[in-house]
Amino acid sequence: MAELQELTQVIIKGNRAEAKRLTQAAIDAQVPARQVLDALVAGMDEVGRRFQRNEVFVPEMLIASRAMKEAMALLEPMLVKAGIKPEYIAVIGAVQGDLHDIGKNLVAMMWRGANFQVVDLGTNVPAEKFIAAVKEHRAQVVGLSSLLTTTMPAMQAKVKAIKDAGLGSLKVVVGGAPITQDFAKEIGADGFSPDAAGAVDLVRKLLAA
Ligand code: B1M
Repeated sequence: MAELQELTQVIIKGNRAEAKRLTQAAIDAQVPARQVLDALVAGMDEVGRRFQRNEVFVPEMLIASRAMKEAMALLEPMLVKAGIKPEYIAVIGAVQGDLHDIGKNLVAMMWRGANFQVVDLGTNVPAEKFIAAVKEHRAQVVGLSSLLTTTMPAMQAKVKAIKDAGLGSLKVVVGGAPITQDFAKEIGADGFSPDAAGAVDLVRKLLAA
C-alpha cells in the first residue's frame, strides 16, 4: 500500500509530523495494526543499514527514533487490541562504574524501533540489578554497555554473575567502544555488536536460533 511505503519513508527521514499523520490515517482507515507496525519497523531497519554504511550518523538516528516513538504512541492501543506483542523483551544498562549512556541509549532506541520491549536500567548498573530486572520482566536478552577500559573487567564479572544466575536461555550481549568480538568471546558473552544497528540483527539472530 502506497501510504504504508510513504510511512516507512517519513520514518527514515525522521519527519515526526508526517509520521504521526500517516499513522493516524492508517488507523482511521482500519489498516491492520500489524501492517502499520511493519511499515514503521522497516523504516528503522533502513536507518540502521544506512548508519552501518556511514550514510547517516547519530543525529539522524535520534531524529528517526523520535518519529518512530511518536507514531508508536498512536499505534500502541491498536497493537494491544489486536493482541500483537513486542517481538522480544530486553534489559539494557551501562555496567557498574560507567556513566556513558549515549551509545547505550541508541541501542535501546534501535531495539524499540525493531518492536522489542526494552527495560533501560540506565548507567552504573550492578549485576544484581540486571538479574532482578531479567527475572521481573522475563527478558530473553540482556545488553551490557561499557565505554571505559576500566569498566571492562567489571563487564566480565557481570556476564559471569548473570550466567551463573541460571536464567534459562537468556542471551547476554555486549558492546561499547573498547569492546571487541574477541573480548566478548573471552568473557563468555553470547554476542557482540560494534554499533546500535547491528545490535538489532544480533538479537534477532541469537533468539531465532
Ligand atoms: Co568519557 N571517556 N569519560 N565522558 N567520553 C571516553 C569514552 C574516552 C575514550 C575519552 C578519551 O579519553 N579520549 C575515555 C575512555 C578512555 C578509556 O577508557 N580508555 C573517557 C574517559 C576517560 C572518561 C572519564 C574517566 C573522564 C574523567 O572524568 N576523567 C569519565 C568517566 C565517567 C564514568 O563513566 N565513570 C568520563 C565522562 C564523560 C562524560 C560524562 C563527560 C560524557 C558522557 C555523557 C553521557 O554519556 N551521557 C563523556 C563522553 C561524551 C565521552 C566521549 C567524548 C563520547 C562517548 C560517546 O557518547 N560516543 C568519549 C570519547 C569518544 O568516543 N570520542 C569518551 C558516541 C556514542 C554514540 O558512541 O558510546 O561508542 P558509543 O556507542 C556506539 C558503540 O560503541 C555501540 O553502539 C553505539 C553507536 O552505534 N554500543 C553498543 C555502545 N553500547 C553498546 C551496547 C551493545 C551494542 C553496541 O549491546 C548491548
